[in-house]
Amino acid sequence: MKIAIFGGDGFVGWPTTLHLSDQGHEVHVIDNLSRRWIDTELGVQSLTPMDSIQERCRIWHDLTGRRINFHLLDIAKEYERLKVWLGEQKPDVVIHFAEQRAAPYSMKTDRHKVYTVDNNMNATHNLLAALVETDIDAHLIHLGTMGVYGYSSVGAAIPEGYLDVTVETLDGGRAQQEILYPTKPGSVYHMTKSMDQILFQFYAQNDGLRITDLHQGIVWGTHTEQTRRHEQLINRFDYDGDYGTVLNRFLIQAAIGYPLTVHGSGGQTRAFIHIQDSVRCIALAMGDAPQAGERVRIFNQMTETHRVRDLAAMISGLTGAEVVNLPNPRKEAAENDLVVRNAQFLELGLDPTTLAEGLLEEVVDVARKYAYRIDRTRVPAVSAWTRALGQKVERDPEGKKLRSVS
Ligand code: NAD
Ligand code: USQ
Repeated sequence: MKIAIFGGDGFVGWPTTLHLSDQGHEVHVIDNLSRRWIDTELGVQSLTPMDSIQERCRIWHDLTGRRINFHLLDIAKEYERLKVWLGEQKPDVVIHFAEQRAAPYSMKTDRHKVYTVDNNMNATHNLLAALVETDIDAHLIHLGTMGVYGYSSVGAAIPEGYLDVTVETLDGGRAQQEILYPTKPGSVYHMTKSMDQILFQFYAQNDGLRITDLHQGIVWGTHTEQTRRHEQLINRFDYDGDYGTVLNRFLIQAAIGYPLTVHGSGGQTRAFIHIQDSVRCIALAMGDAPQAGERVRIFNQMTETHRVRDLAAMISGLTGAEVVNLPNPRKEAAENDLVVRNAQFLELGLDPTTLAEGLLEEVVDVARKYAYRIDRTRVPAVSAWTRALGQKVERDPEGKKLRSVS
């Protein structure tokens, strides 16, 4: 199949690109490299040394004889070029990773909020409008987030996208309806993913677009089968206070003797998935495309849930790292339960990599190996959800005064 991977230079996009190329598909990466520019803006770099996308593609070709084609294009800003590209290339599958994906970055300042909404909403809508206009009937697979559901504890499992509800009719009777699960985003970033859902619902219904939305949990780990094959194919690994996600951050903190930064009591429960499983799920979703006219197919792409404080205890147990409870810069529930249905991927054959299996390897093979590249001053999470919360986050866990958030 011919596959277009929008955002294929990113953390989940790159290993997906390699996996699908390895399966024999013709793969095209379309990326504006904004994520690399954001590293420059923030003064940070991936823990792992990343080559340019062109160099990565060259190494893959030398190693396997397979070509990955790279196209520099901003899908949020260059609608006409995007439409022409799709019309000429006519991909069978379009995978959409191309959004600003960090919640703390999206809450940093008003400018970051505006950028995140502009970029994410336009990227998704441009893609949908161009698919209709070019009439190529590609299967669109989007990487969404578990965060669209919110993380509240109502004592029921979160279903895969849809909720059956009973409403009282005007004549006092009862009617059954199926609705998108009520969305409750916790950041501007998560809000854009909630809005994506409505765009998908409309275009599936109005134009018969075939769409799969993957509500993914927090991705952890670095390597996949393909990224291991050559040092220069290595994946990105974010550890800084904006882009680093909790488990990956705890791993590098342990590796450099930095206290594990638990926000608040650490009672927040979140869903997780290993990068290898994330890539496999995308390939599984490709093989299970909806028909034109079907509702958007939604999968919960996660394999286990954990409380933040339990993760910290697990890593502290493995490494001896100290754990600190910091004022939480985010406006979020201090404690929540999270029970999630993920039967669809398990039925399609997903065999999850568990934290218990993969954690030690990550500590040794990645966090300790590249610890020399870490800038300690970029570890604190300084992005606060409100001004009042920002005032509480003044010092880092080592007692140093933090730079102001601007
Ligand atoms: P990433 O930031 O590493 O990758 C996103 C890629 O998209 C980058 O290479 C960036 O340059 C590109 N991009 C952004 N805007 C673009 C535009 N307008 N035009 C072209 N390219 C653009 O993010 P990731 O961690 O790989 O996440 C990929 C997707 O998966 C995101 O949509 C994210 O919301 C979702 N997701 C990620 C996680 C996670 O833990 N990393 C969890 C759940 C969902
Ligand atoms: N947290 C800490 N200490 C830290 C960092 C985070 O306690 O040093 C806490 C946060 O307060 C939060 C939880 O850990 O309660 C998760 O934070 P995170 O940064 O790991 O994840 P999040 O901001 O939710 O975003 C990440 C990805 C995003 C994806 C989302 C999936 O960046 O792209 O959509 O995970 S989910 O969380 O399921 O919505």
